[in-house]
Amino acid sequence: MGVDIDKKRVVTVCGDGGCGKTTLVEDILFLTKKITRKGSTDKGNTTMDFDSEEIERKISLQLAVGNTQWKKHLIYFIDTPGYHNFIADALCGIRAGDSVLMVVDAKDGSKAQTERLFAEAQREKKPVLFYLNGLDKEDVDVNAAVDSIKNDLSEKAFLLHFPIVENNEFKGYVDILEQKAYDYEKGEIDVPSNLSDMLEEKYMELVEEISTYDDELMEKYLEGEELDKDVLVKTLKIAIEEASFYPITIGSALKGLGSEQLLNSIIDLLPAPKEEYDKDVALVFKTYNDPQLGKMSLLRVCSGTFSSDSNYFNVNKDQEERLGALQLMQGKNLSKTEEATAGDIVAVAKLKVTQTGDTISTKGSDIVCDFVEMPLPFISYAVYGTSKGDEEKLGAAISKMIESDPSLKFERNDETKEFILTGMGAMHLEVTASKLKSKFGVEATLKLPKVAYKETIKGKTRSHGRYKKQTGGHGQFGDCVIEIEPLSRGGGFEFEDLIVGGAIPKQFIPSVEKGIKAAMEQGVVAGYPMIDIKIKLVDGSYHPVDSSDLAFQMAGSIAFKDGVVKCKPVLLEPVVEMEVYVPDENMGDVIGDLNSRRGRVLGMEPYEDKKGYQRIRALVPQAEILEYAPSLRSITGGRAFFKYHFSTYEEVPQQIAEKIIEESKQEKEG
Ligand SMILES: Nc1nc2c(ncn2[C@@H]2O[C@H](COP(=O)(O)OP(=O)(O)OP(=O)(O)O)[C@@H](O)[C@H]2O)c(=O)[nH]1
Ligand SMILES: [Mg+2]
Repeated sequence: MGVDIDKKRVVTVCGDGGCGKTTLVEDILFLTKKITRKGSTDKGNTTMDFDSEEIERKISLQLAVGNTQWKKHLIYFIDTPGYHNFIADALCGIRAGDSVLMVVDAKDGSKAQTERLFAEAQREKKPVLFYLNGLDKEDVDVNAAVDSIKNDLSEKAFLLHFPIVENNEFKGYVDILEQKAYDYEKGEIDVPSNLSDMLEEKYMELVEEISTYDDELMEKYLEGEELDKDVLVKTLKIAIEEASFYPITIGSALKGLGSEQLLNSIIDLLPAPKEEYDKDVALVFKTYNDPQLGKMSLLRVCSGTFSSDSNYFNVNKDQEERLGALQLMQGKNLSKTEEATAGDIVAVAKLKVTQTGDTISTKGSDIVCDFVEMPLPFISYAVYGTSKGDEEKLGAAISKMIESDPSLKFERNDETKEFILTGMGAMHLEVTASKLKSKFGVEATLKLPKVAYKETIKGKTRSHGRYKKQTGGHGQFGDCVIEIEPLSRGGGFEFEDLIVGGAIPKQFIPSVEKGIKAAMEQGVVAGYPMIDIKIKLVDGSYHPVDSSDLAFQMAGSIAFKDGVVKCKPVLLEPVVEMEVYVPDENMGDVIGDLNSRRGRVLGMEPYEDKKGYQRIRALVPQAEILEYAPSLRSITGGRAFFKYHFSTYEEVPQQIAEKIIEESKQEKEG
């Protein structure tokens, strides 16, 4: 695109839900004359929130890319969703960008989601520039916001500008390094006298910090010499690139104040892309796939040059992939470009084998770019088509949606025979269902998934089953004696043949077993499959003509059904082992909540990966955690997270079993 690599910037805009990211990108596109009218997310006419569901909900649901020029630089913005339900695209965006612009609502300060995103940026070793937004709001306390960033995220975060507020109105800013004041309308002004002490203090603090990154600067600083702003900025830039220093700027995206200074900070302080490899390499970090856009893959070029209408190679899939027209994206608007080089982001339509996360290169290349590990999904619902036709279209539509949203999972549960949709939160799945309807015309209902209850026995018995039909022509005769006894948990099913002397002919022994297994599938307590049972086949008799496979299946089934009711049958429920990661101060509440869910805490210990967090391990019945995610969020303000895996089956307590039995009765009758 004719821009030198060192004059490019790829900036991922992140931050908590509703902090003003999309508004900020819109303001920048307007300021730099990429668009002629500044839209707003409230009116649903911004460049970045172009999807119909985003317009309706007034929030970003997926990442979107824009680009602009500023002082001969080409800047790409990746606007990402803030709400935790849609974090997948924020993670993909962080991976694809060279730095993170972390927007923080100055009124709120850092929040749980800011913490999460900042941790991701650190993990990816991306420099972070903070932008305190909403300075136009009444009674904003910038120092409090900065303190929250320092306390929650990093002590190495420092203001570069602080606001000039007159009569509760945000008028301008003081540039701390320059030690100069500016009015957004009038330009440079004298530093207001009431702010000069503050400037002095913040200047010292900032310069002292910057000096720690450069010996020469430190010496000059200690000797009290005047320090050149350019030298300070140069040093600062290195510290920022190493992600050991985090600058903070300020503004109001809504009022269009501060965007110019932000753009200057982006080109002065954030790093340019680097040629990462000696081959043509691009990372596919996003796929749109809906009827509106068709399939559209977004490529971040990591190195080399990509040309339109040329053959390339998908390294992950080990297959050729032809790229058609390369296009620049401004939200949903496309414009063709012949070439893309390192640092560019281009969209390509209708790729055949390529999915999000794949690396595109030239044939023979074995470079695979790392991609984001998707966050742990939180919540599952069963999906039902509203009508028969919908049921059939459901699978196809959902797999298209998964292409554009890798945090979504869809699978059939063999036990409950339900189709299960798993995602990041209830809202994520509701939006998915809504998109199914608005984009794919498939109406789906979400329900809490069924729990795969089982049944077993606690006692043993001996039982006789005889199937005899000897009227009319060819008769039926099967006869067996079995012993039924419980196995320990996880024992499954055992069948022991103890027939001696041919009481039942060899070929009919599997028939007895088959009949018993079929009977076990429909348990006797509430109709759930039975497990952990041992059968001994001890005796039987046969008829030389009338005995058959079917007759012995029947005999086995009768023997089992008659006997099992005498073996103290009980209901079992799946129990999961959970790991819940909780801030220290929420420990008590979270454990209390787990107890109220019939959970048993196995242990707790400090969590080594996250300061101030504990890891709780607990066994909890699955039925009690179907809606755990939202409840844990509300207890911990969104700071905790959890994972779980199936552990074992355990007997359901009597009172609860009665309810389940009643429900299963009603379902059968209904
Ligand atoms: N007063 C004020 N309101 C703002 C400012 N920036 C954004 N808003 C408002 O905040 C709301 C959310 O703005 P968005 O730009 O959609 O926020 P976002 O960060 O993109 O939200 P998500 O993408 O959904 O996380 C809208 O009503 C904006 O008008 C600001 O600087 N000042
Ligand atoms: Mg947004």
